[in-house]
Amino acid sequence: MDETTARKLLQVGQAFRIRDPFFSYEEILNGNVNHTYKVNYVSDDGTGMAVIKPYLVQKINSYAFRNPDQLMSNIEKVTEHLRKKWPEKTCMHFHHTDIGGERKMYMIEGDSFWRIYNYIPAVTFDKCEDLSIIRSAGVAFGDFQMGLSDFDAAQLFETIPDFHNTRKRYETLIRDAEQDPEGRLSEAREEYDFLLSVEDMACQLSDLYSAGKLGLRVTHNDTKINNVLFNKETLSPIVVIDLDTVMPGLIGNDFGDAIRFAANFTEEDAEDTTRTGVDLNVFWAFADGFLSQTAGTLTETEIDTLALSCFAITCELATRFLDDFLIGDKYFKIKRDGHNLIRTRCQIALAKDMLRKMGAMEGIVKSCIQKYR
Ligand code: GN1
Ligand code: MG
Repeated sequence: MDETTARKLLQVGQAFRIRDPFFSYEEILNGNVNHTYKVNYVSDDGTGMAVIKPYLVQKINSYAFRNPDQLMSNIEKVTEHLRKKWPEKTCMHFHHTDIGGERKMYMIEGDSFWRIYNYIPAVTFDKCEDLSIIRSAGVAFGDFQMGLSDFDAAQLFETIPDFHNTRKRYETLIRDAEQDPEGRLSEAREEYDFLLSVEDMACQLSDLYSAGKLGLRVTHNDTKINNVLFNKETLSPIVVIDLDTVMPGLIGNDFGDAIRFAANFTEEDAEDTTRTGVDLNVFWAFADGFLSQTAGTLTETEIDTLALSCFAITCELATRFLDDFLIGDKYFKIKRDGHNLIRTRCQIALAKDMLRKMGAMEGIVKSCIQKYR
């Protein structure tokens, strides 16, 4: 435990009116943008016995999220909507500060901001051999989607403008590659050329949206399966977390991003990409769960582009990783030099395998649609 971090977390806890003695913290390392800590306090169980009471404390990346008021307003509205709809289910619960009588769901400090929410005991999975868990993750994201189907999207701010606008992501990449501020483009020439060669296919969903052929829903937009908390004993889903990017979006983004992450044979930043590719069994299990909840509401164009959406979001993320590499690693946390280029390469290897398997992925989507309609 690092003393400076512990002191900082203690100070943040005090701002959120946690008065118990600080005990310990551990950093939770699976986010690529924000910093997350499980912070343990000593509390009284009501009989005089000491118990450990954990909280989740997050330092939000203000380079990515520029407006904390809007971000937290979205999350508050969305959690409130789901709480009303599913009163029996576990829900995320944020703590408030009380600074000079002003209650806020975040605390600004220098150029970053912090928030605290309830710790929900659970397990999460990055990868999982058990296909019933993958299917459950699909059910959870499908259910989340349906839970917000009657939420008024006009109430939401765009927390990151053009977050899944693949065309805009390409424009940014091309602009930054032309400027090449860190002189890194030569190292990434092959990757850059590949991404440009598939630009039109990768942007098909964005283009269909611009042409009015795909509609917006309220989507999660960051559907890594480790954003589903599971009950440790029963392994059933408890709640979907990480609501920072809940915004109007395309349903294919949620489906595609979940596949991109969960169905890859390797980690998303594998250096050795010889095994990188889509595990069609995982694809099937996730699709089956997701479509069991959503099939009835999908338009024909949404169905026809679900398999393609996996390729689109994978290329989009590759452009984001590559762009961040070119501008000097400003957005994503990196663990080593060249990490963003390694991530780019892995996403490209995955996208190439998706091209090979596109027919099979489309077939699986169709068979699930038939099953659930
Ligand atoms: C970021 O930090 P995390 O893991 O929740 C990113 C996603 C990417 C993902 C790739 C707000 O998510 O869009 O798909 O990394 N989130 C944001 O690992 O940019
Ligand atoms: Mg996230």
